[in-house]
Amino acid sequence: MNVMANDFNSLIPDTRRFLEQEMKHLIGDNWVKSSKSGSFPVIDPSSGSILTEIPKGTSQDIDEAVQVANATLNDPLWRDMPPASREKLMHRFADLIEGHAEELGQLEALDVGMPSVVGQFVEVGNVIETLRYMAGWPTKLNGKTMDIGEPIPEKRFFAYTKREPVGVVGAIIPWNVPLMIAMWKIAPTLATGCTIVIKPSEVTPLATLRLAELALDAGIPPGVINVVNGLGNEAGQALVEHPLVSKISFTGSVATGKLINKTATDTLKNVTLELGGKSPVIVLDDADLEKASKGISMGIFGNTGQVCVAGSRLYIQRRVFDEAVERISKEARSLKVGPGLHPETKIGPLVSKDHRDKVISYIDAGLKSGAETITGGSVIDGPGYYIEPTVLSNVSQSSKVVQEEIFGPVITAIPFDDLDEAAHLANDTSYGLSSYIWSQNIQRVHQLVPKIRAGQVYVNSTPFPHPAMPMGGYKQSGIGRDLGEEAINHYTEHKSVVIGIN
Ligand code: TXE
Repeated sequence: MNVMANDFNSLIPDTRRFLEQEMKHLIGDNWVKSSKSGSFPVIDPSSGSILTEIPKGTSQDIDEAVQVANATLNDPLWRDMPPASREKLMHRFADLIEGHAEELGQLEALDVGMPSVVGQFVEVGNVIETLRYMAGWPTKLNGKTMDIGEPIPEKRFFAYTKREPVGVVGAIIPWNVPLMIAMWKIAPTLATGCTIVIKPSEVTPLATLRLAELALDAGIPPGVINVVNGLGNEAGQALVEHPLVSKISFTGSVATGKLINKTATDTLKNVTLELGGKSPVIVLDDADLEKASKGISMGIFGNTGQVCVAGSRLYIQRRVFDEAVERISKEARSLKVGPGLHPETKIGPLVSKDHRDKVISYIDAGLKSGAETITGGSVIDGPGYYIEPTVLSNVSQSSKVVQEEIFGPVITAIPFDDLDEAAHLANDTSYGLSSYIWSQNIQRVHQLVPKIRAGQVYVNSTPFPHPAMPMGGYKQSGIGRDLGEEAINHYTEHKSVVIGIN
């Protein structure tokens, strides 16, 4: 099998214009070069060719951006903007993104490798929904009044709480769905009156830079959203260390999340971490196997498995094990692998050569430990970083391929006999992000749900993030939540005010 590279003739003029310009950092309303020379290439994973160069941000660039973000917090234009005006501004930003959805989808296709229609309708769709959902919050950030009685004899008080922005947010973004995750940090920032400095992934920074341009065009005051490109251990580290940053919102690997958490302790930052998963998919013997196999297939192979909530560990009740494995494998074989810009592509390349090599090394480790390949398992010839959607059976629960996040189109299948065993196997990794149950028996579903230690449980569904639903993990999948009211809580401080009135 051989797969081609992206055809640039299908790019719309807006995408071309963006790619042709010099990439910079956004600090305030200035697009600036780095304080020191140095850049890194952005690679098209369908071919390995260089799309553009990105300036390598330094700790000095981060400092400048944080100083501007901090000053903007106290700029009356932003600080005193009425909540309804903030909402209106957020809707205007969402409208503008909607008008540029195709361009943003193409940028994600070029940069990440995902099918451009997925970028345009699924990812950018979620970006818009998240912004519109969060735009409902500014007018509802209320405190409470409390009757605190007479805590001091004969002295009366009026007591209330108020919600205030947490301050400057440092957002560190991964490469797998960069635009969506950037918006998960930007939207609550705007809703709560915070300001933000974003450090995009050095692997896939393009769409976030375009988003920042659109934010200025929408009228978001300069200095509210700032973007400094760069490497994790340089720009990222400087952002986490900066004393004027009050909160770090990070999505990425467990190892980096732990490091960030340690570093952030020095300045006692509010930290939220979303650190990926190894999410179990439990198929009970009463499941609708046709629907389940389609849903499970999309849940692991969508975005080439580079999804934190990908259902990557399949546990199938023994009576239907062979049939379910065969159906899912058939789905895997039917998926058209190709470059993101090709209209028929369902599965794009992996994001980089290094990442493809890592995914292949996991498959090799699985095979060495006795796994059997039901389908896939090989690199696809071609200029890009393609790999076949892969189903492995005969794997042991303790093997690397079952315990560690592969972040590729690889699913393992293990049989089980009863619900307790299914719950035990599902919980038996260090992760606890998402989980899936396929069953038509509501009683069995309700018996299982409380036993699963994970931040999300989807029943008879593929994963989809909804802006109203908190998103985050148990155990080593992280701390805190993106999205929903929970995110609003993480981006606000509660101030208690007590006024003596006699
Ligand atoms: O992640 P990193 P990588 C998992 C997935 C993947 C693995 C490694 O399994 O294969 O992580 O990916 C920035 N201080 N996930 O190496 O290193 C970095 O620049 C501050 C799951 O890309 O965590 C980038 O912007 N920042 C995941 C971001 O952290 C630092 C999504 C993520 O990079 C830093 C992505 C430092 N010291 C990968 N070091 C998910 N939860 O969805 C790096 N960074």
